Amino acid sequence: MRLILRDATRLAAYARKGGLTLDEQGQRLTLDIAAQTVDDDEPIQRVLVACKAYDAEHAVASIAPRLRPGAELLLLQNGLGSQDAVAALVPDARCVFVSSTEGAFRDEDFSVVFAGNGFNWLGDTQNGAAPAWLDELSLAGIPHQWSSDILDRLWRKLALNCAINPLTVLDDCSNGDLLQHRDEVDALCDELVQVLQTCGQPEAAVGLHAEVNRVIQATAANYSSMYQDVANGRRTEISYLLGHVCTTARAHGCHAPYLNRIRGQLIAHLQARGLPSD
Ligand code: KPL
Repeated sequence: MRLILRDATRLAAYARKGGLTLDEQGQRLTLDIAAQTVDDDEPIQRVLVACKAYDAEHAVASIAPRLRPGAELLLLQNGLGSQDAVAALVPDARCVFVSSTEGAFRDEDFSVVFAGNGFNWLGDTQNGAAPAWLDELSLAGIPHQWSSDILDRLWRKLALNCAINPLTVLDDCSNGDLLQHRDEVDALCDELVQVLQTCGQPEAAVGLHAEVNRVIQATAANYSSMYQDVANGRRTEISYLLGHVCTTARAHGCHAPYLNRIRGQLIAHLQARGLPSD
């Protein structure tokens, strides 16, 4: 196993840290995983692409010449759009899309805190068979399932994020506070259902309102990932969330005025704070 880092500066920072620290239920463990930069020439058979959606295409382009024939890429990005961009870039590779509900955050450089058990669905868009290495995930205790409908799952998660995250930013509130903004949430869900049905993802629309409410209640005390990005002055993944929904709706001739209005308000909100709006 190798950790592939952006450049020599990051490699030096990693060496200074002495490895990657994982914090699970207060137990901290530092793993001295061998590391290299994207410029290394070691051939790659399988790679887990764990960067933000807006970095995925560039990251994969920088290692594309190193991919062996039939190489496999596991794409862990939020939202949709980046996976297709990556797949188009490396047509000879097998791209496995991953949808994860596991929770984690970085407390310091090269240190990750495991914040909540979840589940991982993996699948590809060519109806391919489950790869043999899936058993290794079981051995590592990573809960997972090979999914024949990974796009449905990614669309569903995308819809949940679009119904919750932008409103928490615009209304400056926790997920639970959205119970005070039920009309806005319901209006977004109505349009999301319409978009999903029009753009060939009807399965992802089934029972969306109820699930959004369930997630709001189950995560009431939490602040959404987009809220936290904005609060910490970080770039958001708006283009791969609300942006992707609005672009797909337009491409299918689906009128989505409220989603587009919220998107416009979010872009203005980000710009007012000097954050990238793409
Ligand atoms: O995934 C989430 C996020 O914050 O990104 C939830 C909790 C589902 C809210 O959309």
